[in-house]
Amino acid sequence: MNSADVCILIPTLNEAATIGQLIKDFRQEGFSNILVIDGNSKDGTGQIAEAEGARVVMQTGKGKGQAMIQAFGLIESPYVVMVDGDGTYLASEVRSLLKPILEGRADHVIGNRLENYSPGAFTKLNLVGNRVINLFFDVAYGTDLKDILSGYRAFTLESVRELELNKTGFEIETEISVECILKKQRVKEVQITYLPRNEKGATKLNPLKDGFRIGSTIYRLAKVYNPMFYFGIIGSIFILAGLLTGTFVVSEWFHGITRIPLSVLTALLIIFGLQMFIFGMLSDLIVTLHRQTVKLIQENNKREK
Ligand SMILES: Nc1nc2c(ncn2[C@@H]2O[C@H](COP(=O)(O)OP(=O)(O)O)[C@@H](O)[C@H]2O)c(=O)[nH]1
Ligand SMILES: [Mg+2]
Repeated sequence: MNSADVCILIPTLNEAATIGQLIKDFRQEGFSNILVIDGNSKDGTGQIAEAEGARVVMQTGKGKGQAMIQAFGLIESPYVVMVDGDGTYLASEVRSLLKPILEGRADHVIGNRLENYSPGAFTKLNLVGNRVINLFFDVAYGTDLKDILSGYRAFTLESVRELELNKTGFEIETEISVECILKKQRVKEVQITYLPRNEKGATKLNPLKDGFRIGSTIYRLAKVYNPMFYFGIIGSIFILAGLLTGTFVVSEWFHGITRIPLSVLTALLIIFGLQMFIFGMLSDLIVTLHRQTVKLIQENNKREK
């Protein structure tokens, strides 16, 4: 591999404390094709990056997601590495991130932070949140990924081009992960180091607000991939509620009290819940048939070529 074939893509918003060193580190590793997509930082991040020899582009909209989508459209290099500009990732690990791609074993590689992180890199809330989100993702998409929210990733250009991305904020990593699964890309994880943020720069991520957005993105995008999961969750909630009111109705009945309105409610809750499961099964059928059709069309197209 020629290291000029790898575009190092760094989204930044007020990262003046760390961006200079990060670019130096990548250059030292031999990677000088560096693109910084900057969210109109007010602290001189863009100027520092330019002085260090990176190409700097100002993002036209708002949010990390919008910045990534815009930058993906600008890249022509056959390999892309995205890395946060906050100095929490090591440039020296870029080769191990690229390895599975260069060996032809993967289209997309995620740097897994959750095995080897420095003390203080994650807050308790962040760590628990990450584990819960990954578990939720794995159940929804039938994967075994450990760190879908990682900010250090490598792609082939084809992999990037194939992704249909719309999320403008911190849901972008989730959407990238989902799209890779939907497009049947080969996704691999490699262990990386995760360092604490520099004291001078604060995170832009709000753990509760963004955590909730990420969770609901995983859930909503699962509708077309795993409808049984999507409808099953709604169904389970209603059936559970029905079982609760039902238990109360039955125990009251044993005491000689008949609760008519609550009995009706119980029946409605359970019927609605079961119906959700039937919706899930039907949608599952539609999705499966659709997949088979798409596969046939693709095979036909290939044969014609
Ligand atoms: N261009 C751009 N970059 C952003 C924006 N928000 C965050 N970033 C960058 O995205 C990376 C990850 O953000 P960060 O706040 O570190 O999130 P965390 O790593 O999840 O805590 C950092 O390099 C930020 O500077 C934005 O709105 N626009
Ligand atoms: Mg960060």
